[in-house]
Amino acid sequence: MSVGAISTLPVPWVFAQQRPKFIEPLNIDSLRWMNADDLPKDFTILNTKPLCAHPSEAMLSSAVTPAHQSFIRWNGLLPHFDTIDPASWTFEVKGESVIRPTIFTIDDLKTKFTQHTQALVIECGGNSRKNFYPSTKGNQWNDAGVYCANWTGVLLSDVLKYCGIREDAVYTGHHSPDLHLSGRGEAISRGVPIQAALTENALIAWSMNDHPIPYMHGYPLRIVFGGRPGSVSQKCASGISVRNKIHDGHKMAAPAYQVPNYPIAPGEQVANKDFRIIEEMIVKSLITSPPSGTELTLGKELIVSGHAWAGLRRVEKVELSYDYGTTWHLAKLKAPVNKGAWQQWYLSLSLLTKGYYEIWVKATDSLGDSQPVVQPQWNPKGYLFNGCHRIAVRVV
Ligand SMILES: Nc1nc2c(c(=O)[nH]1)N[C@H]1C(S)=C(S)[C@@H](COP(=O)(O)O)O[C@H]1N2
Ligand SMILES: [Mo]
Repeated sequence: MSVGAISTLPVPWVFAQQRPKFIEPLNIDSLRWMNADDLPKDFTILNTKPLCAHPSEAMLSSAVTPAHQSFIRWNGLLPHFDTIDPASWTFEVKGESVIRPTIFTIDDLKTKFTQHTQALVIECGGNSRKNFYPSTKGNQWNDAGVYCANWTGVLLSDVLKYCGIREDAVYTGHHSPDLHLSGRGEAISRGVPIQAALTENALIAWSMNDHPIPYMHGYPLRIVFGGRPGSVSQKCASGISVRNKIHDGHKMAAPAYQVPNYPIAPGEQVANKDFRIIEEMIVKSLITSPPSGTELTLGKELIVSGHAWAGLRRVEKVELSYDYGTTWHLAKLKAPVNKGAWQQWYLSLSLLTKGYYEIWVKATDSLGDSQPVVQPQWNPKGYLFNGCHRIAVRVV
């Protein structure tokens, strides 16, 4: 719920603590988050250097995730938010394989190109890492390292075509001013195959859910890719390189954001040369209601709901089980609002006896790929966990 237009200037909201509980914090509140102390109280902070924090799964119940309920992931030092001026911010298209290197202001982007709004899922490659067994190093994300917001901007492809792409273009490289924890070099600079950058599912966005993008999510400009690991959606984006080889920016080399290119046993080690880059995210689903641990009265129907998404594919089917996968029940599933958006589903269940139940959810995508009930292919860095999400409820 929004309570009307308030200036979107990045200033503290003085009365934030006194607001009645039923009024959700406004976007202005999240725009000012500048460090760990400012995060919403119901976030779990996994790490402060770099800053990584997530909400609970149940906080992700809306189809469009509010900024203040979206996980936050930084790889290095935070940008100097207080010095960012959107009027003078520039976005540079450069690299070996661009024909006309160009520097755009945000205003240039807004006026030269058609504006688009798309609902796109951002999911960290390491979302759900806590579920892997044996456990792997890295932030122990719960299952809420994902969100779907409305991003407004211009198509990355329109901008790249305007600048001209040479025939030898292979990859993009994404840039922003935030530094590595050591204070030297980029915190992260990843990219995508050039064909991916030329699709309709990549934006250079200045707005998240009809407000300026909050600092924590990439103010004032962000590259946003639907369906791909969150790491390619560069926050505070200052430019893009069109490369004539696979981009060699920080965190492009194995094993970062890569998985083994052949099946391995859980816990097995793999040489860096045997990894491949994660290009797309895979089919997955999440129960956002009821929260795990809910008690309900016998005889009351239980409405279970959540989201499902499948990289750049479409989710065709969502099923639930409350008997450990013995039987599965088809949920009602909505179409995505656009490619790269997550899809809502729900199902009403009647649990006929008292006791403890686990509810499992499983999605299947347009190519027939589904989710494992236990765990997917284990990998040394704990990426791409898409085992069935499960919650527990008790009927009393
Ligand atoms: N500038 C910048 N952009 C970044 C990162 C970063 O560290 N710096 N982290 C990336 C990673 S790994 C993820 S998962 C997403 C997280 O986006 P969010 O913080 O909006 O959830 O941002 C990506 N973009
Ligand atoms: Mo990530």
